[in-house]
Amino acid sequence: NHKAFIFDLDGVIVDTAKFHFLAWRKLANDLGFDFTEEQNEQLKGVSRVESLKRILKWGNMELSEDEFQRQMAMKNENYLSYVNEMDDNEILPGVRKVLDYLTEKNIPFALGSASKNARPILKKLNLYDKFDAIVDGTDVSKAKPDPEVFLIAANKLNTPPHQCVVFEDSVAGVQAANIGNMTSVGIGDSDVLNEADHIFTDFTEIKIEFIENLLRK
Ligand code: B16
Ligand code: MG
Repeated sequence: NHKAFIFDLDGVIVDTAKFHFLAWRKLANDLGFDFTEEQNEQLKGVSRVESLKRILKWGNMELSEDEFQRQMAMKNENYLSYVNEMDDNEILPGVRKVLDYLTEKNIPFALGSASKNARPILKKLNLYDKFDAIVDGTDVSKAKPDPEVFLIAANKLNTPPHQCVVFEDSVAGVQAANIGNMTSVGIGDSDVLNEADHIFTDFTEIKIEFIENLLRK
């Protein structure tokens, strides 16, 4: 039976994915090209450095190391201008109900995010103190689909990976959970996330019975 839960941040707890898209798209446009929302799917769950590498490839561009760093910093500044406007109204529908249930039942849960901005974002959402552990882009060296971020989280929750459930909106994140031998729950489009063990469009579709079932088996 499952004993602990791990939540991705962007696209699961909060829709910062839309802000990442806007900020990356501005960067591409400023460099003279564009990319599609479909291509953007491949950036979800992927680290900042890796995201920029992919985007530059789409635009057939190469940047010097200095310029690469400068573009990344500008993207983050632009992204944070959106983040700074956020408050707890931005917590995605249905998420709080699940977190409150886990808290009430004393079931441990962690954050497992690729984002280096995860801690300040959780603070803005007033969720920082709710998590038993937080593992983010500042704690890992390998990006999803490497399972490192989730394995560290499982370890911090003192729970073996096969007893952990991971909620993820990205293909890379679902793969990371699967490779890490955890139960994966995809949040989003079932065609995109077809590798997940369970798939829901969003958290409003997740009933407490589903969580109780995972705890039983
Ligand atoms: P940052 P997650 C990921 O967060 C995002 O999905 C991805 O689009 C972003 O590039 C990555 O964090 C790094 O974010 O630039 O804030 O360090 O989905 O793993 O919570
Ligand atoms: Mg995500």
